[in-house]
Amino acid sequence: MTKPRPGGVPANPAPARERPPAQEVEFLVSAAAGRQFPEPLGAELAILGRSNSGKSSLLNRLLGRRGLARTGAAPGRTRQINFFRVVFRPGAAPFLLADLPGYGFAAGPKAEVAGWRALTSDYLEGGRPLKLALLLMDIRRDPSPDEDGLLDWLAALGIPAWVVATKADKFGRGPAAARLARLKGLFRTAPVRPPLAFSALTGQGREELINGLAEAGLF
Ligand SMILES: Nc1nc2c(ncn2[C@@H]2O[C@H](COP(=O)(O)OP(=O)(O)OP(=O)(O)O)[C@@H](O)[C@H]2O)c(=O)[nH]1
Ligand SMILES: [Mg+2]
Repeated sequence: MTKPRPGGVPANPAPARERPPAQEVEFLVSAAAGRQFPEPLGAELAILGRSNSGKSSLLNRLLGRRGLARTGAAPGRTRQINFFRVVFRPGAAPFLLADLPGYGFAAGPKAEVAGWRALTSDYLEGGRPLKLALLLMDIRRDPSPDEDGLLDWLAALGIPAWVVATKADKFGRGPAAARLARLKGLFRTAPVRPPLAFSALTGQGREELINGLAEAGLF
């Protein structure tokens, strides 16, 4: 029994404004090659973005599982696609979530760029039931040819893309909104959906993100 607060309002154990964590999350596999990819389910979500853009942090915050995906350590070291099976809401159909390796090795060894490309193309061009690809970028950065190239690639494949501007807590909410408005106009091809400001630290943008995933048909 929840103890009523003085005044008769029952205590609510969940944070008032944040939706609960995903119902079920299961790590499936770290795949270094296409033959290790898991069998597709009905729907799939990809998370893309350069190294250090906040992919793992977003995943942990979105799913409400601290420490599910490793964050921060040795940026750029992840060379595999990490697959998770997710049931977001009780009773919803499961979907697959793919955390892709970071890119942005323009100054790095050619073999690494080639490795990233090969694995990413096996994945994106493998006919998987991708409902949405989230393209993460630090809200403080302007889009680079990496982001523009990836958006073009996704568009050519008919995969809906959504830019998520991460680390929004680095600005106040007002300046973050202004930054977002500016960002919108900086892509070579304007994305259909306006970019979303997100913070893994404060949870800003999590509700909109969840709404967007539901609209895209993930659950
Ligand atoms: N302030 C702040 N820091 C963040 C946020 N999201 C991520 N970071 C930090 O940014 C760094 C990189 O975050 P990760 O989530 O590991 O980034 P990633 O894209 O998974 O990096 P790779 O796996 O190396 O490609 C870490 O030090 C995080 O703590 C955020 O919303 N706010
Ligand atoms: Mg990561």
